[in-house]
Amino acid sequence: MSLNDIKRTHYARQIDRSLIGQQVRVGGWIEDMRDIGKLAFATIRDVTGKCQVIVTGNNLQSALQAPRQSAVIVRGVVQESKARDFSVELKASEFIVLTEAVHPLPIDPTGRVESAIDKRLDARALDLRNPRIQAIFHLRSAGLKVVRETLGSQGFIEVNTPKIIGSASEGGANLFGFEYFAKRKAYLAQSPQLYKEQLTLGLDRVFEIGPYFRAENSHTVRHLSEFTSVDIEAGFLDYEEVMDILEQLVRRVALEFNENHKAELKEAGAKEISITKIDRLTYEQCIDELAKEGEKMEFGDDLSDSALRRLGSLHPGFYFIIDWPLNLKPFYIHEKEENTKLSKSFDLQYNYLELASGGRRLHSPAMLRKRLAEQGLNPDSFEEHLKAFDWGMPPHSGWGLGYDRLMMVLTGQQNVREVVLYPRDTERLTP
Ligand code: AMO
Repeated sequence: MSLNDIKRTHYARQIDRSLIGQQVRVGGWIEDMRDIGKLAFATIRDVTGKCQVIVTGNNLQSALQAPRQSAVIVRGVVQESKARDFSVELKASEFIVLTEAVHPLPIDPTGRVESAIDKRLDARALDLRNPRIQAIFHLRSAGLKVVRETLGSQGFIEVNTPKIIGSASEGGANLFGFEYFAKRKAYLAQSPQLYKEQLTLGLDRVFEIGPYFRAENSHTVRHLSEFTSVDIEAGFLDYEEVMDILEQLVRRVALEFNENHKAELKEAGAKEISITKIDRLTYEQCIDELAKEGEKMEFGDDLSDSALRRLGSLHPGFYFIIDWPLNLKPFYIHEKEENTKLSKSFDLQYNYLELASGGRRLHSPAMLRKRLAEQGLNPDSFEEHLKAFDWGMPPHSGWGLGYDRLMMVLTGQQNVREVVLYPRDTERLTP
C-alpha cells in the first residue's frame, strides 16, 4: 500500500451534487453493507457523516467479506442517487479495506443497539463513532474555545500549574498521595488554588483549564476522582466582580451552543438553555426558604443533598448561593467585613448541582495563619505558600468551575461520565 492509498480528498459531508462526475476518495468505516446480488450498497461513515457507495465487480467480494466498522478507503465517481437518504452516491472503482474490525465488537457504535454506560466506557474509542457521543465532545471542545476567548478578552492569561505537589492545596481530605522517588511523599493537586493565588502577585489575572484530583469516595452521577476545572484568580477584584465574570462566561458558552452548534445539541439530545440574569440568593435567604418548606436548618449547617434538591426545585436553572457562613468555607476565604460570621463566597448552582465555587481570598499572611490553625491545619506545612504573601500580595478573588458538570448540564446528560472521555472514579481506572 502506498501513502496515497490512505489519503482522502473529501469528507463524507462534502460529497454533494457539485461533485457529480468527479473522482473522489473517502476514508471512513463501514456502517452498513446491503448485498443485492451483482452489487452492494455500502454506507461509509466518517467523522462528518455518512455517504452511500455502490460496490460492483472486482471490489464486491472483498467489500462483502469486510466486517462492519472496518476502516476503509474508497475511490469512486460521484453520481446521482435514487436512494431515499442520499441525493448523491459514489460508484466505487476501488474499495480498500485498511483494517478489519474483529467481531463480535463489544458495543454497537451506530447506537441502534443500546449498551449500558459501563460497557460503552469500556469500549470508549469505539463508542466515539456514535454521532450522539461525538456531538458531546464537539460541544465540549467548542465550550473551551469560548472560555479561552472570554477570559482572554478580559486580560486573563492562561497558565499551567503543577499537578504533583508537596502539600495539600485544599486541606487534608480527599488527597491522593504517593511516594516521590523513594525520598518523600507527594500528592496529586486537588486544585490549583494556592498557585493561582500566588500568581496574582506578578500576573494579576490568570486562568487555568486543568485536572483536579480528589480521592472522593462518592458513588454518584456527579463525582469523579479526576475532573477538569476552569479556574480563575484576579488581583484587585472583589467577589461580586468575579461572579459577574463567571455569569458572563456561562452565558456565552450556552449562547455559542444555541447559535452555532444547534445540530450537535440536537444530536446529543440536549435542549437549548438560555441564560438571562442569574439570581444571587444569600445562604440566609436559602435557609429561610428551606424552613418554610419544612427543611429545618441552623445557621452554620451545610446544605445537604436533600436541601439542595429542594432549593433546586424552588429555583430551577442557574442561581448563585452567596455569603456562606465562614465556618463552611476553606481557610483562604475572606470574611465579610460587616459580619465576620459570614464570608465573601459563592457557589454557582444548576438545580441541585453545584457547578462552581469561589470568593474573595484572605491576602493578609497573619490572617491566613490564624485561619489555618482554626481549621486544624498546620501553618508550617503551608510555609512555601505563605511566604509569597509577604511579597506584596494584592487583594484577590477567583473561582473554580467544574467544567465536566457544566458540560453535563449544557449537553443534557444525566451522568458526568458521559462528558468525560475516560472517566476515573472509585471503581474505574481503565481504559
Ligand atoms: P470546589 O472544591 O468547590 O472548589 O471545586 C470546584 C468545582 O469543581 C467541581 N467538583 C467536582 N466535579 C466532579 N467530580 C468531583 N468529585 C468534584 N468535586 C468538585 C464542582 C465544584 O464547584 N479551590 C476552590 C475553587 C475556588 O475557590 O477557586 C475549589 O476547589 O463543580
